[in-house]
Amino acid sequence: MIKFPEGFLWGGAVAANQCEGAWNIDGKGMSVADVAMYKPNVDVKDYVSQWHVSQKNVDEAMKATDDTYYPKRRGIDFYHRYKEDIALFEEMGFKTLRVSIAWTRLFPNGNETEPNEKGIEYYKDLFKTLRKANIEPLVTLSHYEMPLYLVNHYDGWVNREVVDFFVRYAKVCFESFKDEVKYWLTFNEIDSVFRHAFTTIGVLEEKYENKEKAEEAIYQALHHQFVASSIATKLCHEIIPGSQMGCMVTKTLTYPETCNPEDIYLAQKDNRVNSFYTDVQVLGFYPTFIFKEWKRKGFDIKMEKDDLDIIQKYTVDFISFSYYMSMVQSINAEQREKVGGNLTTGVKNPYLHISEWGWQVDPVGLKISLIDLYDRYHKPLWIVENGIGSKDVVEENGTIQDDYRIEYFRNHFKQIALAIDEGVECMGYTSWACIDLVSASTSQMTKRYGFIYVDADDLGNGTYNRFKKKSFDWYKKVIATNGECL
Ligand code: BGP
Repeated sequence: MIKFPEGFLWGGAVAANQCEGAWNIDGKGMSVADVAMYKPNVDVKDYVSQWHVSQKNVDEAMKATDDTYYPKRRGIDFYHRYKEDIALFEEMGFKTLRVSIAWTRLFPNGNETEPNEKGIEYYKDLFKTLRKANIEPLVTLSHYEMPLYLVNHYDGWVNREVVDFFVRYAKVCFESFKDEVKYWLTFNEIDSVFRHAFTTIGVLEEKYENKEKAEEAIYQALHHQFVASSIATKLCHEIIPGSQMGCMVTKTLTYPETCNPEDIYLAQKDNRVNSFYTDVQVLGFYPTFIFKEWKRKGFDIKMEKDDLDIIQKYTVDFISFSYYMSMVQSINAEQREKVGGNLTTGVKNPYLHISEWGWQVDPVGLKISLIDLYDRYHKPLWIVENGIGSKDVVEENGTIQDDYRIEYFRNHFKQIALAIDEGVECMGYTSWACIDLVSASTSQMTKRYGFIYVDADDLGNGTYNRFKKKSFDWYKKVIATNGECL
């Protein structure tokens, strides 16, 4: 029989920039998400390019008052409908909900000294509503967003001053929400700085004279995020006794294509890079290979005297991660069929099914990832994103028969249970996303993840009304039986 530990935190996840909408309401400033443009009719293989934003895109977006082509400005109007949505999550029996705070609701430009009270009021009520519904909030301080002002006037996280701005913002969050929020995360998928530098660290790569200079700037920005994350962890513990801070990474498990040692080495290299981000935040130090790489490339990453001490002293309490797919490395990659869609690309794995967006679905890989992470760090784990994006169809009778989603979750849940059975300490699971919202990488509505359907299309047409999909009742039963019905 499938067994999950008592008190296992079942729930779902969303992010402010993809669900709230209300981008210019109640004093909110513009964020990097508000300039992410939806491009109609883009082929799957080109989605990756939608992550890239140029200064021209930014300038145009700042002038645009119409939100038709900027879906993250609309989200799913969670800003106004959160009570209705939380009631649905409560009905499903959620024990936890992962949300993020939009930095720009509290500090519209990022560099103000005093926060916008309206922003604080909004989140205070959101967290109180969750508490009333017996749902434990898990809050990300920065989920793919930062004030656009800091990009335009400070070059984003490359600038050291941004560390202070973020720390001020984090402190206000801890002080304001200390009675409601115990579990926190600093940066969503901190490893994605190299996949989409604009969204995560506000770096416009075109500003740098060549690829190497851009890479150096990204490492500099990343270092600043590591320091900011450690200072935030320290403050969180000081301000909220009993609180827990987690790091958040994309778990990108890579397999070798064959037992050829060269394939194995290539896969090891990828996995090692993936571990770098957790090593810094969990173990508290930079792995030697990163310093070697900086030296080899002639990078001069500026650090202040206490930076490495701070990183070493204030490490996280738990490790959270997103898990969507696994990858394959091969020395013969050139001759192999590629997959990967909009997240990352690699060699096709003939043993796995591929989602509509080209992601290789691998439930066993989740078990392997849990075991890997637990054996390496011996810290509690929390799966904070996992799910399948698909073009759900509303039947004539109004139902949404998303059996493929049920299948996807069932297979993944069984693997989590197996990992737990092998001794892995797993605190909880929040599916991505528990309600349809705007896709991060494609800025589409049609890439749907939720147990709840939202009636809105890519260009914002629709009633925005919510409908339960077939998976809604299924997940409700999984939670009610703590996984035993699987
Ligand atoms: C993760 C992000 C989420 C989310 C998810 C699915 O990388 O943390 O914000 O959106 O991926 O990706 P997408 O929306 O591009 O399908």
